[in-house]
Parts: sequence; C-alpha cells; structure tokens
Amino acid sequence: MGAAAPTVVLKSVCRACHGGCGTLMHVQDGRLVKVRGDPESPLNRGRLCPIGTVARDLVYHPDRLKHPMRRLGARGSGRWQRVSWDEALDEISARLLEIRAQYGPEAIALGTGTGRHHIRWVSRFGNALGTPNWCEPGFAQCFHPRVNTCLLTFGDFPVCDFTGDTPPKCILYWGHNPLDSGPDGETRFNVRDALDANPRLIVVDPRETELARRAEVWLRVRPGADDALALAMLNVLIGERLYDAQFVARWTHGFEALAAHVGRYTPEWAEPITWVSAPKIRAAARLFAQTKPAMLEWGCAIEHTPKCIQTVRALSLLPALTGNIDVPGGWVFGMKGLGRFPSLIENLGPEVSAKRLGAERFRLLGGEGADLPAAHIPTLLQAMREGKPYPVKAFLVFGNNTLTTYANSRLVHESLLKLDFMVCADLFMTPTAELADIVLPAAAWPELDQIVGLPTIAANVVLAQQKTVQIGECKSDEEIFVALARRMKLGLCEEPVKEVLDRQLADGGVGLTFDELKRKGFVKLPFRYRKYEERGFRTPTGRIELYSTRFEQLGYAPLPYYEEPPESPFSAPEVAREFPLVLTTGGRIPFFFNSEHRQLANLRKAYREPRAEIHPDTAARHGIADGGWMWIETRRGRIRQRAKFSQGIDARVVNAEHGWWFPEEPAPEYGVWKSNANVLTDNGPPYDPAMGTYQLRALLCRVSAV
Ligand SMILES: Nc1nc2c(c(=O)[nH]1)N[C@H]1C(S)=C(S)[C@@H](COP(=O)(O)OP(=O)(O)OC[C@H]3O[C@@H](n4cnc5c(=O)[nH]c(N)nc54)[C@H](O)[C@@H]3O)O[C@H]1N2
Ligand SMILES: Nc1nc2c(c(=O)[nH]1)N[C@H]1C(S)=C(S)[C@@H](COP(=O)(O)OP(=O)(O)OC[C@H]3O[C@@H](n4cnc5c(=O)[nH]c(N)nc54)[C@H](O)[C@@H]3O)O[C@H]1N2
Ligand code: SF4
Ligand SMILES: [Mo]
Repeated sequence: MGAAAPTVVLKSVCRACHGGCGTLMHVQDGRLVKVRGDPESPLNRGRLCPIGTVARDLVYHPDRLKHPMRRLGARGSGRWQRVSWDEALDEISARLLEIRAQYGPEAIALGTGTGRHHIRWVSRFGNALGTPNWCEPGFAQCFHPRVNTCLLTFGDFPVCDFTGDTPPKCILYWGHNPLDSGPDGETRFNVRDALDANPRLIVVDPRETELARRAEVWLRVRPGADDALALAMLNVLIGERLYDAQFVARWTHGFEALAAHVGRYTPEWAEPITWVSAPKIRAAARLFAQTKPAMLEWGCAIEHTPKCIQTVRALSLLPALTGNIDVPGGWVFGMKGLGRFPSLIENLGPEVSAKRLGAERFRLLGGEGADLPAAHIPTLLQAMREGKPYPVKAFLVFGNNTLTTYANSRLVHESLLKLDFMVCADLFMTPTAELADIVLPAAAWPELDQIVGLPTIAANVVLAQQKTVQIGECKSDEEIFVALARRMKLGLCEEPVKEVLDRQLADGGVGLTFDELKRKGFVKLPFRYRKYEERGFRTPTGRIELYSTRFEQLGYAPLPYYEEPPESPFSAPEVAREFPLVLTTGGRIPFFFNSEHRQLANLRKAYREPRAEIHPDTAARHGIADGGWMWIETRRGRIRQRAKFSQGIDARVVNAEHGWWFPEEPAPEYGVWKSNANVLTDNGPPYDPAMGTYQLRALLCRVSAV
C-alpha cells in the first residue's frame, strides 16, 4: 500500500446560513476529511454552530442531487430521468428563448432564497435575459425593508458594532433571537461575545426566550403591535427629554415635527394595544436612553406584517435620538470593503423596469426607492395563475423551497401548477423541485468560489469562500448562469465567475485579487467612527431624517404611525370569534436553516419534529397535552405541530415553527402539507404600501388536539 495522500488545509468561510464563520477545510485526496472553525477569523474565532459542524454530512449526503434531471410524466409525478448538462442546458435555453419570443422576457421569472452566495447573481442573470421579475421571500419580508428604510433615513445601513473593541453597555433585542438564529447581516458568535461583557438587556418578544429570561426588561408584546410599542418609547424619550439633545440638534432633521407627532402615542395609549404595561414601556425607554453605548438588534419579526416599513422606521429612530450612531459599541456604518456588484441592471431600459410586477405600487420594493429592485411575490403569483397584468410562463428557482417559505402555500402550489416551464436548482430534491420540468444539481458551500463581505452591506471583513471539493456533476449557481447565458447567446453574464470576483475586489477597498484573498482567507479593514462628521449623512438634508423627505417625495408617510394588523382581535373581531388566538410563526431553530437540513441525521436527531409554543392553560382548555400533536388552523388551512408548553407565552398567543417538510416521507410531497406554517399565513392584501410586505405573523388561529 502506498503512503496516504497528504492533507491540505484551506481557508474558507461557511455559508450554510447567512454565513460568515471562517473555516479550515481539511482536504485529502480530493475528499473533505474535516471542517473546523478558523481560530484567526474575527467573526467566529474558531467556533462553528451545529449546522457548520456537520458540513461533511451535507456535502456527502447520499440524497444530494448529483446530475441534472428531466421530469417524466405530469408535473408532480415524482418520476425523473437523468440527463447530461448539455441536454439540460439545451432544453432550458430553447424553452426560455421560445417563451421570450412569444410573451416577452418579463414572462420569465426568477426566484432565489435568503442571503445566499449567489443571490445577486440571480438578478444579474435576469437582467441579462431582459426580465425585471426576480424575487426572494426575504425581500419584502426580511432584512431589505430594514436596508431600504435606513438608506432613506440615514443614507446608509447601520449595523451593530460587533467587530470593534468596545462592547455595548446596553442591547435592545427587538423581534430577534440571535441565540437561536444566525442573525441577519452579522455572525452568530460576535453576537454571543457581546453578551459575555454583561450588557444591560431589553428584549421585545412574545415568547420567553433565553434572552427574555436574562433581560432586565422583557416586553412581552402582542405579535404585530411593535409599531405601537416603538412609538410609545419614542414618546417617552422625547417627553422625558431622555434624547441626546446636542446630537439631535446638530445631526437630525424634523425633530419638532416628530415630537409633535408622537405626543399622542403615550405608554397609557399603548398598553391595551401592545399588552405591555405602561410602566414597563417607560422603564425600557429610560434604560435604553440612559445606558451608553447602546445598540438595537432587530430581527425579521418586525418585517412580517403589512405595516413593516413604518415599524422599521419607528424602531430605527430609537438609536438615532439617543445618539448611538457610528460610535464605538453602537450602531455603525461599515467600511464597504467590496465594490458595487456588476448587476447588469443597466441592461433593463425604463420600459422594461416599469413592467416589474408591483414596482409601480411598491416603490421601495421594486421602484425608484429600491436598492436592489425586486418583483412583488403575490402579484407575480397572480400573473402565473391568471395571466394578469400579463402572463408569467416560466419560473427558474435557484435555492428556494417555494412551497415552504412563501406565504399561503396552497395558493403558491396552485400558481406553480399553471406554469409552462419550471427549473429548480437545489442541493436536494424538495417538494418544490418535484414541480419542476428540469432539476439542476447545485454545489454546496464547500464546493464553490465566492467572496463575502460582512457585516452584510457594511462589510469591513471580506472573506474568500473557496472550492475545496467536487461532488458528482454539481455546479455552482454562478457557473450555471454563465453556462446558460452562453448557451442562450445573451452576450452578457458570459465572463468567467472569477473575473467578476476580481472586479468586485478591485472596486472595493481590499486591494487583492481573488486568488490572493483566497490564500489569506480574509481581510479586516481598519475602522473609522463618526464618519458623518466629515461629510454629513447621505440624505437630502445631510442629516438623519426623523422626518423623511425621501418618503414624502415617494408619496409615503414621512413620520411613522401606528396601524393595527389586518387580522387581529381588534381589527377583525368577527374572525376572532372563530379563531380567537393570535398566531405568530418562525422562531428560528439552531439546527436548521429555514426549510433546510431536515435530511441531516446528526441535526435531526436533536430536533425530530415541529413544535408550537402554547400556554398550558390554553392547551388544557382544548385537551392538548404537552408534547402531543395539536391542530393549528387559520382561515387559510390547518396543520399539526407538537405542543410545547410555555408558562411564559401569553395565553392568547401561539407560535408555530416555519419551514417544515419531511424528506423521509414519500415523494413528491414529502409531507409538505402536514406541518408547514405557511399553509396558515396570508399573501392577500393589504400589503405594506411601500414594500408590498404580506403577513407571516400576527394572524388569528384556533387550536385543537389531534
Ligand atoms: N439557525 C438558523 N439561523 C437562521 C435562520 C434559521 O432558519 N435557522 N434563518 C435566517 C433568517 S432568513 C433570518 S431572517 C434570521 C431571523 O432571525 P430572527 O430575527 O431571530 O427571527 P425569529 O427567530 O424567527 O424571530 C425572532 C423572535 O421574534 C419573536 N416574535 C415573533 N413574533 C413577533 C412579533 O410580532 N413581534 C416581536 N417583537 N417579536 C416577535 C419570536 O418569538 C422570536 O423569538 O435568522 C437567520 N438565521
Ligand atoms: N411562516 C413563515 N414563513 C417564513 C418565515 C417565517 O418566519 N415564518 N421567514 C421568512 C424569511 S425571513 C425568509 S428570509 C424566507 C427564507 O426562505 P428561503 O431562503 O428561500 O429558504 P428555503 O425555502 O429554505 O430555501 C432554501 C433552499 O435552497 C437550497 N440551497 C441551499 N444552498 C443552495 C445553493 O447554494 N444553491 C442552490 N441552488 N440551492 C441551495 C436548499 O436546499 C433549500 O431547498 O422564508 C420566509 N418564510
Ligand atoms: S453560524 Fe452560520 S456560518 Fe457560522 S457555522 Fe453556523 S451555519 Fe456556518
Ligand atoms: Mo430572513
């Protein structure tokens, strides 16, 4: 026997969630033999979460898609035939060119998932193809409402200062539970390190999470009443003169108007709406204002209702009024290590952009106020179903399990069945991929080259993700786009992936090529605080716009206001008679990323089945046992999850987990209708007027024992 091949250790970065943990990839003879956290990475210093730890299980899972497949028989037949990449690309190219010629490029839509390595490449390919219709379930419902709102209010996107030397003295966690979720735009371990310095904690969450238990003030808000709560806190900050008067006078616009506006939103007004007592609201506002530096850690819970943008606006003003902006340990603006992504958006003329579904109505999502313009999902699905305002005939899905993460899964299913042509690129077969005509095998994170800048948008740490192994015939999504663009002779999006990566690095502040960055693993850029002192804020007034001139210009309210969610005990009492409980969904699970990872035995053994949190008194009234299956039903449909008793949750509230399907159950459905929270949610109007956001939380439900 010959000597064992030497092990090579390559630096990379985990992208199994929004990502960012530096890794050391041990490769022997073309096989990944070990994955460890990189002790040198400033984002995780050697640690990995449960999902990162099982990287090898993901890469070598026997159910991975390893070659392209063409469906045999009717949509959803569950029968597939192996085809070559050439056959698959030829067929996709021919069908798309046909649809484009007959109905116009806008009849081809593209979908993707949250924060993936290739997210911007999906819209880039759409732009090359000439269609404005790309979408992502996180665009109107997650993170981008925060980004777009802040770009208009602050001229930049603030992130928590977790990579500097000064820990925060106070953290306000609002609708965000980063002990379980790898947070948006940050990395999990920086968030944990900030807690080690024992900051004072305020938590706004309907569930009694570990953070809520640790908090000095826990505000157990009624799901969907966050806007009322934030407005009442603004009322206290201003009424009790707790704001930073000097900062407000020098660096904000519209303080007088805001002060007059929030005068009506007293804690006593908010108490019956939010189910939080007025003294607690006062205590939270005082603690946040009087402890510095303070930061706001906000999550997607505030973006899952149709008044998402005004909620985000109201919250964003808390750090602004208290002067916690671009200061050590506060909310900071990043150093922009990466250049602008070559999105090819200029290829869409104004007429084509105007055809973006929903753009005209939702100007922060797809119109002139948008950072990365996206189509409105309910409008897109309607175009698939009804051909109105024009037909959408093809859907190309690159990394999204549409049936599990879009609201109202039954309606989504009905819409997808109307398509002429559907393609799905994924790591595994999913209930969504089963509806496709062609399925493409995508490379997982250890199998591809990319760069990532973190914190997202602000990017003062830039890392290289590098290809360490090849699995079957898998290709990265980026490579698939290039291959398809060449096959279709688009004349755009045809240059090699590495050229684009090099250009992004050259246009940013890093000063390295991709190959050079790969060898280093990551670069951390030097940080400067209070950058606004040099050049003001990038808003029309040069200040933080408490009163937003940009919102006003776009035809939206310039000051945040309160609005009741459309399906609540107060706004829909007739519905509440039949469905008396307030339902919220989500609540991240540390072992899975959205609908992913249910195949990985080492994760699944820690968490076999979906759980819905419920108060024992409510459960008792319906004969539901702790750990027993319970039905959860809304006007849209019914699912079952296992009851998880909690004394901490309000007896009027239930929380159902999202993303559940069962890869071990028979194809083509894999149990997707059993426990999927989005059978319960709503994608009908009203939508957020600026962003088009639909309702994933703050709904009405009833429960019963199975
Ligand atoms: N391990 C893991 N990490 C993840 C993900 C994952 O699935 N798994 N998903 C990723 C994604 S896409 C995102 S957006 C982030 C999300 O991460 P988070 O923002 O932390 O999202 P959730 O855990 O769904 O919800 C946060 C908290 O909001 C509470 N909540 C529910 N309804 C309301 C409400 O109406 N108001 C308020 N104030 N709170 C409410 C929930 O009880 C929960 O504790 O995590 C990312 N990271
Ligand atoms: N009810 C309810 N619904 C929700 C939420 C909620 O809290 N409650 N959260 C919402 C939020 S915040 C978000 S961001 C969305 C998330 O929604 P998505 O990000 O779309 O998440 P998934 O649907 O799980 O899609 C991930 C799919 O991509 C595949 N995949 C993983 N890596 C790759 C890759 O590199 N390439 C390709 N081609 N495929 C890959 C996975 O196998 C999986 O099938 O869900 C939203 N839906
Ligand atoms: S937190 Fe995210 S990036 Fe870090 S190890 Fe876990 S899955 Fe990977
Ligand atoms: Mo998200």
